[in-house]
Amino acid sequence: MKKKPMIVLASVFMMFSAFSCGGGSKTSSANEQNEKVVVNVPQFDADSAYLYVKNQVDFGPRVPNTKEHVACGNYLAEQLEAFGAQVTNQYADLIAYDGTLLKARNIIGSYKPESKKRIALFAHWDTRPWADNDADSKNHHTPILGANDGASGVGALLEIARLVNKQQPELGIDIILLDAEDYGAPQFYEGKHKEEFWCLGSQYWARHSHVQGYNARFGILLDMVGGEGSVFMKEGYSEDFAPDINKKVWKAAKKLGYGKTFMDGNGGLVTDDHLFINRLARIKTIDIIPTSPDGDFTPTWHTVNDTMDHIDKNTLKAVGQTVLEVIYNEK
Ligand code: AHN
Ligand code: ZN
Repeated sequence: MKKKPMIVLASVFMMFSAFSCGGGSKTSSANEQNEKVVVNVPQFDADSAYLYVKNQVDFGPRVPNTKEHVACGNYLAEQLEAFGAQVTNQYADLIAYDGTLLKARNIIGSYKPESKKRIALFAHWDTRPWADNDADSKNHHTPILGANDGASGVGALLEIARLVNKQQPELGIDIILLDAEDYGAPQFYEGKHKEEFWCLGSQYWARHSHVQGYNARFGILLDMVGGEGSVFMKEGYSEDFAPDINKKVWKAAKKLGYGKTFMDGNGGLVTDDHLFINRLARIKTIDIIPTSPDGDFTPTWHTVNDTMDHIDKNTLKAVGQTVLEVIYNEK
């Protein structure tokens, strides 16, 4: 059995109350303090997270239906298993905007699978087949490396998995690595298409969760959480579906001193995995995703420059430590 993460201060306060000979009101305040607990939140190691990001990028682009995608999927499942999670692979054939059949794989790592009280943490692990937002149109058909767009969220979650395995929080944790998020129609595509062609893996998971009747108290999606100089504001759908979770996360970030990274303000609406998780699975889920005045999230977004050169450990640390603060304080 692992040691519980909490240190109950009851005995310390009982000592104090034994020495104080006050009246009734003092006793009741001591009683209140008896229930206070100090939660020991582990330290997010940004070097470790960075390495998990790099390990994914080293496979090359992780585009569905490629051998690099298969190899990286195997790496992620093995890594979650090595971190003591119960791993479920959810394989699905999904239809892309142009009719392409995508061999997709959602990978779920669960801790305390028997617990009914759960938190779901999401990131997408696939990468976009086209750098269709690149300044140079010659690059528009080149697959991106997705260091930030894909690998960063997954890398942060692998680091969280490593820590959760060493010291379990009160609630059960599900690390849910979603596939086929970034296969939405490219900007150069001239046919008809809908926003529903983004986030295919999350739509599948939300309709067929990995265990029957799955539910979680809330969910947090990490998308592009490793960019240099990134700033996160409260995303619009998150605020519509889960304002209390946004509040909780931004409050935790401020408490930890990350108020310059997690800023107040409206981040705008983003069609991302959390939208379908909210709509279809009805799990209140927020998206931690960067806001940029030009609407491109980061300067490297969907460009050939989405490489390790533009990953900043400080951003990974701010996001990772904030998520840990939230999940370890949940009772
Ligand atoms: C759209 O561009 C419609 N959604 C952004 C979601 C996304 C793409 N996240 C990463 N890549
Ligand atoms: Zn993308």
